[in-house]
Amino acid sequence: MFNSLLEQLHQNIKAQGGLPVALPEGLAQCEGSKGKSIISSWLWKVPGFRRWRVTRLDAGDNLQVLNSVAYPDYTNEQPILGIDLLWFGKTSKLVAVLDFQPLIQDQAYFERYLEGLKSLRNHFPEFNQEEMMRSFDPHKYFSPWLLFCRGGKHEANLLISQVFPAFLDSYLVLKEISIPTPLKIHPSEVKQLQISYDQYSAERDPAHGLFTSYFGQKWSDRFLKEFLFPASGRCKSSIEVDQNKSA
Ligand code: BLA
Repeated sequence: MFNSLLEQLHQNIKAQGGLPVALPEGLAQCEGSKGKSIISSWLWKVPGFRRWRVTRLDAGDNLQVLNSVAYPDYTNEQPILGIDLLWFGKTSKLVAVLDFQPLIQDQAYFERYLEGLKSLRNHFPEFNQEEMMRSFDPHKYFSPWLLFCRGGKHEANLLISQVFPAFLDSYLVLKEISIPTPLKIHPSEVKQLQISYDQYSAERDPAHGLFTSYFGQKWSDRFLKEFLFPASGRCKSSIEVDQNKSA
């Protein structure tokens, strides 16, 4: 379902000078025990970003996932890119969340970085659902204009043909906004806020149960701590690697 979006994402990453980074042993790919699911991940170092990760889960008609998070350099206070797309083929159900995840909840910061997202949300009312978040707090690392959709085939087609490309383009221009204007947030604080994002997300991520059911507890724990949210505090070596890279 999301193959063309994965392709688009990787093409954009490469066009910006992104270089692949090796994943920790055993985490780049894992096959489910019943052989009907496979999860593949990629890690990129892109100029302006200290870490950009991408994951695809292919469990056939049961579930297709595309998930990606881009962490800007600590010297760039712009929001984190957050993408979480799920397609349940058997029931034709889409869950799509796309956001410029703000480091702080501040009006001036929103005005500087979220205008593009706000106009997308006005343009695509299907992705304008007021979601009752069960796992996450909508006021922590989510923007007031996050694109959220629970829908079906029509919304999935709209996502693929229009929403995703427009969203990605709109995020990629943020770097240009951030560079010429004076920063509101000091790099040491950006770093702390990005670390807290990982800690918060590792605690709340509703995907852990899903990973465990497909790939077992041991692999899923490692995947969460070492790849999805390495700064969550339980995998110090990965944080050090990130810090060294951005130094
Ligand atoms: C919801 N995300 C979900 C759900 C699952 C995943 C299973 C619950 C589905 C449902 O509510 O019906 C799946 N999450 C994943 C997977 C990965 C993951 C497979 O991290 C990793 C590969 N989630 C993110 C990011 C954002 C995000 C970056 O990973 C931000 C854009 C948001 N996911 C998000 C939100 C919900 C969700 C807001 C609804 C959860 C809620 O109700 O609080």
